[in-house]
Amino acid sequence: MNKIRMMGAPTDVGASRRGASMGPAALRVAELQRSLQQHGLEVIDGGDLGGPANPQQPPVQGLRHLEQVVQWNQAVFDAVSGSLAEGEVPLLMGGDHALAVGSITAVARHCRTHGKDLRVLWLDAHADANTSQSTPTGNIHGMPVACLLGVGPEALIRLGGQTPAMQPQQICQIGIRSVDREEKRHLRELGVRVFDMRHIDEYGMRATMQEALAGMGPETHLHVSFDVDFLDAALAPGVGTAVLGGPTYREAQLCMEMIADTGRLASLDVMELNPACDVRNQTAEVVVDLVESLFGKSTLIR
Ligand code: 5AB
Ligand code: MN
Ligand code: MN
Ligand code: MN
Repeated sequence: MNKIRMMGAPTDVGASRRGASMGPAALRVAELQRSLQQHGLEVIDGGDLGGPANPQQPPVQGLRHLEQVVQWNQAVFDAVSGSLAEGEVPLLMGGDHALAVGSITAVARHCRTHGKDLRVLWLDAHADANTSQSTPTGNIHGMPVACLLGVGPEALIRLGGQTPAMQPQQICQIGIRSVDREEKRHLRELGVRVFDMRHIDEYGMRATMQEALAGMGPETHLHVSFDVDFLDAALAPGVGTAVLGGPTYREAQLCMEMIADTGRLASLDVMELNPACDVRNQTAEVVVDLVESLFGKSTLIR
């Protein structure tokens, strides 16, 4: 595994509930860096990126804080691009999930210029495929998937020059259990592969992940966008938009372990951790534990 570079994006401009801006600090308090280093991984903490404050304004034409979200995404795009150019594995610590636009747009451009085959795994309770028309909230953290597939405000869909940043066949969603009515129609139109909780209930996490990870080869660059609300709300209360009925601790571990086993993980977002909603940083600790598995902890034990 190449050197991992942690970078914090302490903002919640893409959400309406405040607090995801403290996510990077909570992950550091839970010793993310040292926990990964314990497994022999080389990890540096590049500190936090900068960006505008949260003005706490209502949405304008279906979009809250568009200008601030664009500025933060530009900073993330630049930092992730720079890290990939150095041959590192960027580990973005959010921050709200709107920042996955900048992160994944950078990864997609890197893959295009380096002949890599991009695959994105989107671990989330939500599908994040709203548009300014379909959104019930105006919160841009509910829109990154649509933006990455070319539907959204110009400034967000063109961060990397080319739009769409990626094709629907390149992304696969896991753990979904809260989708808005219009959003569902949009997901179907886009053709995104969704393994929702019903699928995990019926076939189990193992079969689900086998399907989701099928067909990867030596040229695959696997990006994982981990929204902490993917996890069951009882296990991970420290999120702004918790939803019951998510993967248990063991299911989440298996999910991470099977990703690690592919050996293709090359970039990661850890998003939406909200210490203001957490209980004694327990969610941050669970997340650190799961990220260790994502980077191969269990393989090292076996
Ligand atoms: B998250 C909702 N669909 O659009 C919306 O946490 C929730 O990044 C979005 O997945 C949740 O506001 C965004 C109701
Ligand atoms: Mn979510
Ligand atoms: Mn999300
Ligand atoms: Mn959320």
